Amino acid sequence: MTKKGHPFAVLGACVLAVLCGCSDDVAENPEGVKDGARATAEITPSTGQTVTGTAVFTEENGLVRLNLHLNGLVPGVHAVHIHEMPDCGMDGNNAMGHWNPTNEAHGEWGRPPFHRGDIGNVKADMMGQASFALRTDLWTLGDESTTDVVNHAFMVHADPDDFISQPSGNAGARIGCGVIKLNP
Ligand SMILES: [Cu+2]
Ligand SMILES: [Zn+2]
Repeated sequence: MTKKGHPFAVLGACVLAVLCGCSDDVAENPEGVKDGARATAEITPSTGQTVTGTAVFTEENGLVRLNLHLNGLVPGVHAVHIHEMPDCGMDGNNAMGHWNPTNEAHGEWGRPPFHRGDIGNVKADMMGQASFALRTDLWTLGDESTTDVVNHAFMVHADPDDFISQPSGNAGARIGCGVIKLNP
């Protein structure tokens, strides 16, 4: 009887965390909560671009959480994806296409079909800053399986993802990129 409401309470907390954005940094976990694996992508700008930022992935209770913070963007909507190859050379072109371990069409996160790298769009404010958070059971961290986000590239685009155009949502230039590396 006493356990009846528990799963819903957990779900509620997840939804709340996403809605609240990135204010509750994972480093501020309450005492006694064990930190899992952690991976980071340091976003650096392509030639002539100004975007910088961090994408931090943490493992929590079997889920992977992404906390993204970007600066130096043109105000407005920008696509963010995980691309296949862990190489941001040639202004991000070496990262190749979207990370797609399930061999699906490009689309919108959570509405199959979609690539596991199809994170979606973020909106930069008038200061050129954008934050985004996501928590999912579709990714893993550091287990070297097909669902592992580590050793792929985190990509920021000039334009929005339309979630329709193949194979990459017509998201425009690759303006910033960082390889997702497991933290020691
Ligand atoms: Cu992309
Ligand atoms: Zn895609």
